[in-house]
Amino acid sequence: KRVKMDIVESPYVAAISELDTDTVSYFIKMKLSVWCRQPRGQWELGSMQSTSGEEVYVLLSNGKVLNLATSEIVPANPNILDGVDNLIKLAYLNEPSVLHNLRFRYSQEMIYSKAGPILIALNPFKDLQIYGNNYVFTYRQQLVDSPHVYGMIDAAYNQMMSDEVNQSIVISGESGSGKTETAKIAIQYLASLGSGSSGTTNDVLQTNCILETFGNAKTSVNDNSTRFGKFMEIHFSATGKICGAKIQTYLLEKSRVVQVANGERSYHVLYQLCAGSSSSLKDRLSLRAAHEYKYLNQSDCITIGGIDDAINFHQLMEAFDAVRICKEDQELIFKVLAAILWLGNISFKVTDSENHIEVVGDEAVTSAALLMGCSSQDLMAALSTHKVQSDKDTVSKSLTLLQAIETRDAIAKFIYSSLFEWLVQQLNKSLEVNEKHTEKSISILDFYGFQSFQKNNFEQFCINYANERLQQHFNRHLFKLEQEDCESDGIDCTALDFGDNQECLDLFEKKPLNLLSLLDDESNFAEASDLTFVNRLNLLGTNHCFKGERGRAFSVRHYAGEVLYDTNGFLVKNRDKLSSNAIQLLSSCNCELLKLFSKVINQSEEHGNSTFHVGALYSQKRGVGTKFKDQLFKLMHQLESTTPHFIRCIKPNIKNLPGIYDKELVLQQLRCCRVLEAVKISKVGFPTRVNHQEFSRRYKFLLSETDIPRDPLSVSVAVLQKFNIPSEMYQVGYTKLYLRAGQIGALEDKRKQFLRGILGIQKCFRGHQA
Ligand code: AOV
Repeated sequence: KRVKMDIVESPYVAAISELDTDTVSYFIKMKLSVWCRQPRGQWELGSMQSTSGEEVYVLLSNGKVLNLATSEIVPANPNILDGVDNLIKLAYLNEPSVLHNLRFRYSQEMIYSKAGPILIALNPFKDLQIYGNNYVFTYRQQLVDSPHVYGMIDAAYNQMMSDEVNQSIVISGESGSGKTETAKIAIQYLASLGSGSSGTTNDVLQTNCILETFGNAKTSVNDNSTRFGKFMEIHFSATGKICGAKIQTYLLEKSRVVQVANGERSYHVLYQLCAGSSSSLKDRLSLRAAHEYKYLNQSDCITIGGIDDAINFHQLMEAFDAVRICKEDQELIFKVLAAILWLGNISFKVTDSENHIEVVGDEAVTSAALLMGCSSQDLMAALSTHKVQSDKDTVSKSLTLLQAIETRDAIAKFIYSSLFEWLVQQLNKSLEVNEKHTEKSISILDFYGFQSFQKNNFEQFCINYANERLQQHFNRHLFKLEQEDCESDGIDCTALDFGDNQECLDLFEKKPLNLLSLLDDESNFAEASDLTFVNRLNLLGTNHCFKGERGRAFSVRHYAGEVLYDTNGFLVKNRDKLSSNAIQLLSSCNCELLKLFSKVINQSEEHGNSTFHVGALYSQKRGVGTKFKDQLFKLMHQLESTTPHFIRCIKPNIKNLPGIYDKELVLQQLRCCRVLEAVKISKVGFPTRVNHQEFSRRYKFLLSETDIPRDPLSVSVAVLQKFNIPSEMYQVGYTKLYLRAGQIGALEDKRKQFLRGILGIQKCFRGHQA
């Protein structure tokens, strides 16, 4: 469920009361438009009639007159600015104006806009016919400059080629906003540049298809939701052709393998396998239809409208062939998948009043054991007992029903996530740079956006931490960019200052005590619980971003709003432990892949003894959270060595339908990814920036013929002087004119008046002729 973001202040609503009195009276005199805040946060267009003190009378477009406080009124932009392609061009930067502008563009199917250097992409939820070879060509030739993913990628590509600096495209947005599609559009553009050696480009596209099949699933908000973070580095040869790629993945949602909510599905590949495998493959895997497997039929959703799982299975096999995953390996992969499905069907029988169980020895056990390459007895033992180390020796104890189910599910999750990692390794081998290595690359990051639900768990904790890091990267980059822009144009911008989220990051990672280290500490104690973890959080001291809550909860003040975390399950998920019995079982299996997976886990647990010590310390181990932190640091390091480009995807409605623009929803997302602050940073002080050519082209005619200087910069200055724009209202840069809020609107009005005058004369003249 969506929760309203709790953002107290909204720095970009500059009310009319903040404008100087001259400007306000000018607004009244000229009947210029303003936005009036309505009950429930809606904004309505009107014009001010008069002011008295803190109050204003406003005439709305429907004829109603309202009496409002000046703080409820913000200036609207002149019509001439309707639908500008970069929000920076708005004379008045406030929420209603930005929302209006994006809506104006969306209604004309212009889904892309710029917000300073950021590309905003509104999901159209329909095929707009703005992609493909013709479009690639126009952007490649730079025949158009309207905002588009192609334009951004083209700029990144050109920069990479000319400056020899690696580039990155950071795509963010909430689920269903279009990140994955955007990443595909970007890759498609790069692919169209051709590959250095035949095959590589196609390999990159096929790899994407495989990853989607194993890492995407239907959720309640998106039929093809990516359930992992993806960082794809695309390498280029000296001549600028794709010559290889490398993929890194993060935080695959493992729980989906064993737990699927109604209306959602598990990973696509499991359904495709059931629907699309040949009858002989079905025989070899003892495979049934999807609805016969508990892991799949626990949800009421087995198929997706408009999607044919069988056809997609054939595409998957083709993709496997294309990236040279051999038939034997394909068979192994399918075997492991079938084993997971059968594992889910294994059931237990309670044998005593303490809920101890034994495994029901049915077809599920025999099929799973057969596919895994172990004996049914060994499998049953691993699922029903655990070893407890007493003083002298190890004794086997029977598991309770809950423990048995957890063990079974833990094995299934472990196998699936190991398979996914192994597959990524294979894909990387196949994509390895196979030409003379050049250092050039463009990376694309498609990561889960900031999440805030009614209930937030360990997964949200990790995802939001990552977003906090990405946000800092974004802030720092933008700040630097802005400073460079101003400085290179000779403008003083020392007053630039914007929110820093270091304090929140400190909460997660500052030594010696932070959320992640405390979580690991607790995870290393067998007797610790989520409650003891929460109790230890008071050691964090005074960090303003942290707040203890009742029960097992705590909240964190993130850059995008406060999030309440329920620590239920934090320790188990952070430990992510497989019982020693299970590890032993997997290492004894005949199946090569399972053996390999168990080897990997044994290596990572090299500190040895992983039996369940009652009352003792777990072997000192880094938990999932800390490991993710390390991955994240590596990622940030990689990103920092590139020139970043940011794409913010926005979902205009939750129905996933074209043509619907839900202002509230869009606003929430704009706030969440801080788009408006970003524009504001780019506009501090002098919001309107026009280059001299453009400015002089538009306003030159206002000067009398004899006054027109030759160079555009001087024309700019002459126009400003002619209309007595006070010198503190603008700065003249070498290339651009920097104007304070409201000035361009005033000039536009002058221009309109002037044109009206000319039109009047013309009419009059024509009247004479007739
Ligand atoms: P996501 O990546 O942001 O969600 P997707 O890229 O999967 O979102 O987009 C969701 C759906 O929106 C797609 O399946 C398309 O139907 C549609 N869509 C997105 N972008 C476009 C576009 N440019 N043109 C046409 N349709 C589009 V998630 O993966 O859930 O975070 O984990």
